Amino acid sequence: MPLQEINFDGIIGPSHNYAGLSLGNLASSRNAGLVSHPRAAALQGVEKMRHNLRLGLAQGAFVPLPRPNHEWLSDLGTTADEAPDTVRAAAYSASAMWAANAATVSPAPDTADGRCHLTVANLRTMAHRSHEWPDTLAQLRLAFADGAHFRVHAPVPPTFGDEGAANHMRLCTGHPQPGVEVFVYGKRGGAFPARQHVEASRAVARLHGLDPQRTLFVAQSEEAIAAGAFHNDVVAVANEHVLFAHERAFEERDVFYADLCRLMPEVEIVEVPASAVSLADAVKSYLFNAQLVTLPEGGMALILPEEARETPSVWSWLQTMAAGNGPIRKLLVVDVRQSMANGGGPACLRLRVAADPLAVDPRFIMNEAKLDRISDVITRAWPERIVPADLKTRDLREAVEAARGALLEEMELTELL
Ligand code: SUG
Repeated sequence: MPLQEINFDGIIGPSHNYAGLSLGNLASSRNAGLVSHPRAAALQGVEKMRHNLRLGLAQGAFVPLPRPNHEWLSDLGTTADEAPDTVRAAAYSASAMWAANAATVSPAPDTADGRCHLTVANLRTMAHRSHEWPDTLAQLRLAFADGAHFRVHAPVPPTFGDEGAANHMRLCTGHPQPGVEVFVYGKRGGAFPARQHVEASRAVARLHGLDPQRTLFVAQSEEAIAAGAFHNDVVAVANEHVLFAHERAFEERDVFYADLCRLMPEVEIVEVPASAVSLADAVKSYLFNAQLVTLPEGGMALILPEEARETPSVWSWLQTMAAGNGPIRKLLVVDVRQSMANGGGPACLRLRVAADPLAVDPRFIMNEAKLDRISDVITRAWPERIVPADLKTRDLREAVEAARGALLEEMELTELL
C-alpha cells in the first residue's frame, strides 16, 4: 500500500478532569474546578474518529497512559494519597489525549535514510505533561516497531522545551512527495510561557535527517502566544500545498511566506485577516485547530469544532471562504466539547503520520467494528463524572485503573499495562 496520511487520535482517558494546570491555555484556566465527564469526553473522541473513517480517511488511535502516574509520584518522593493537590492533579491528568503533542513526525520522503522519523516530545514546560513521554515513547515504539519503515527517537534533552507536532507543519504537493518542514517556536509570550524552544526544533530536524535547504524555523508571534495561542496549531494548520493561518500567527510573516513560496511555488496561503477574525475569536473558537484534510474524492475539508460554528465572525468568514474559489471547499463540524474545555480541539487530538498503514502495528489502526468495541468499554468502564475532590479517593483511583486495564485487554495491548 502506498504512503498515506493516518491520523492517530488519543483515546480520552478515564481520568479526564479540569484541574486548571496549563498557564497560557485560556480554556484550561477558565474551566478549572468544573465537573468533567470522562465517559462523554471519550465517546465524543470515538465519534470524531468514526466521522473521519466515514470520510474514507485512514484512522489510528493511541491508548491513555497509566494514571495516576505512580512512578512519577514515587520519583517525587510521594504517593497518590499523600501528594499535594496540584501534584496529585498533575499525576492524574489525561493530557496525553492531545496526541498532536506526542511527537514530531517527519515522513520517509523527507528524511536522509528514507524512513519515517518520530521524536517523542519532552513537554517539559508543564509539570502535568512532563511525565507523559516515557509511556508515550513505549507506545510509539510498539506502534512503529518496524525498523525498515520507522525510527522512533527519545526526547531531546529537557533543557529545551519541545511540544511535538503542534508546532510543526509539513507542506508538500502530495503526501508521498518530499515536503518542506516548518518548525514554529516561541520566543516570548507576554505573561505566558513560550513552550517550544528553537533549539529543540533544530535538534529534531537534525535527528530526523531533514534537508536543511527544505526546513524552515519560524518564530510564533508574541502577540499570538499572549492571546492564548500556546501552540502554533491554535493559529495555523497546513495540509499538502495549503497553509491556513491567522494574519498575526507569525513574528515575521512576510519573510516566512516568501521563503515558503521560494521553496514550494505551488503553495496556497489562505490567510484570515485580523479585521475579519480577531486573535481572541480565533483562540475562543479554535478555527485553526481544525483538521485540514484531503478527501479521497479530491478537494480539502476542514473538520471544525462546534465552537467555530457558534462564533459569528468565524462562521461567517468560513462560509464566504468555502463558497469562493479557494482550495478548502467543505466545512464539517464535530463535537469535542469536553476536550475543548481544556483547550484541545480536533487537531490537538490527533497525530498525523504519513506512512503505509500496513507497516504500523495493526492494533493501533481503527475500523468501525473496533471503534464499536472501544466505545462499549468506555460506556461500561469510564467514570461518568469527576469533581476535583474525587481525585483524593481510592474509589476513583481504582475505577480509573480498571477502566484503562479493560481497554488494553480489549485492544490486546496488555504489554502497555
Ligand atoms: O497542553 N491542556 C492541553 C491542551 C493541549 C492542546 N494541544 C494542542 N494545541 N495541540 C495543554 O495545555 C489542560 C489540563 C488541565 O488544565 O487539566 C491541558 O493540559
